[in-house]
Amino acid sequence: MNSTVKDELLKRLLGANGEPVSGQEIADEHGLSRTAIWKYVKELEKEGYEIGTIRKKGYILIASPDRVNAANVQQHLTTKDFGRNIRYFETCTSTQTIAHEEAQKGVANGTVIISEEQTAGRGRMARPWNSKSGKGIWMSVISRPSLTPQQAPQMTLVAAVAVTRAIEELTDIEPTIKWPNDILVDGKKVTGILTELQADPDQVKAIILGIGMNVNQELVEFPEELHDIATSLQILAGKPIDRAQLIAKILGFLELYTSMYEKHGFSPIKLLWEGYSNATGKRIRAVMLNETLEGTALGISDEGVLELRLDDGSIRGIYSADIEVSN
Ligand code: BTX
Repeated sequence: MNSTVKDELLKRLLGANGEPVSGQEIADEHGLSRTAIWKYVKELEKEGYEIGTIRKKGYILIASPDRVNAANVQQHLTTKDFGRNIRYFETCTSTQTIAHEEAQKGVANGTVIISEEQTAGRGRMARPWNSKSGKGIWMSVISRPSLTPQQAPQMTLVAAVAVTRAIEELTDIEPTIKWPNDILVDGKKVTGILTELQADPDQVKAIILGIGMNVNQELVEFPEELHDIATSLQILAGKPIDRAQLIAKILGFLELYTSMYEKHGFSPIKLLWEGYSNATGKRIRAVMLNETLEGTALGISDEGVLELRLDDGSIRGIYSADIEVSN
C-alpha cells in the first residue's frame, strides 16, 4: 500500500469542501490506474471515512471518523511549524515517552505526538494520567525555543494560557488556571500539563509539553476516584467537541505565545496568565514535598514563581507545589 498516495487522496478530500475530487487526476499524477485509487478509497472507508462517488466527477467526502490523525488535525492548522509534523498512534504507553525519543533523534521544532489512547499516561511525579481511548486529547509537543533551562518552567504557564484561549475560542466555557499546570472549570480538572526538558547547561535543546485534555468523556467513563476532581468539555458544553479542530487551535496559540515569550520575555504571558488565575488574592495552601504553607497568593513573578504572603507578613516564592484554594 502506497501510503503517500492515500494521504494525498485524503488531504484532497478534506480540502475539497464537499466538491468532488477526481480519481483519474490523482491516478494520472502518480502513474497509477483508477482501480488503484479506488483501492485507497476502500482503505479510507475501512478507517471510518464515509466517501461517496459522483459519476464522471469523482469522490466526495461525506463524513470523517472522530480521529485525531494528522490529516484531520492539519486541515484546521494555521501555524508555520507547530503540528506540521504529526506522529499519530491508535494506542501507546505515553506520548511523552515517544516525544523524548523523537526529540533525541532531532525532529523538527513543532513536531507533535498524538495518541487516541495511552496505557501509561503520566502526570507530575509519575502520577497516573487517565487517558481513555478516543475521548480526549493526549499529545506531546516538541519545541526548540531559544531559551535557557532556567526559563523552561514558564513554558507550563505559556501552554496553560494557550490551552485556555483555545477552549474559550471554540466553546462558551470559561476555564481558570490553577498554578502551575491545571486548567479547571467549576473547580474540576479539565486539562493537565506536564513540561519536560532536554537541555545543555546553558541552552534548551527541546521542551516536551505534554497536554492531557478531557474532551468527550461522560462522567461515568472516568474511574470512580476521579469523579469529584475531573470533568470534560462535553460534560460542560452539553455536546461533543471536535477534538481535531481543538488540537489545531491549541497549536496555533502555543506557537504564538512561545514566540512571544522568546521575543518579549515573560511579562506579556504573565499578564495573560494572571487574567485566568483562580487563586490571585485568595487564601491558599501550598503542599510541597517537605512542607505545607498557608497564606495569600499574590500572583506570579517574572520567573513564573508563585508568590505567597504568609500570615507573619513575610513573602515566599513557591517553585513547585500542589495548590488548594480555600475561598
Ligand atoms: P498532575 O500530576 O498535576 O496530575 C495528576 C493527577 O490528576 C492524578 O494523580 C489524578 O489525581 C488526576 N488525574 C488523573 N487523570 C486525570 C484526568 N484524565 N483528568 C483529570 N484528573 C486526572 C498533570 O499532572 C499533567 C498531566 C499530563 C498528561 C499528558 S497526556 C499527554 C502526555 N503524555 C503523558 O504521559 N502525559 C502527558
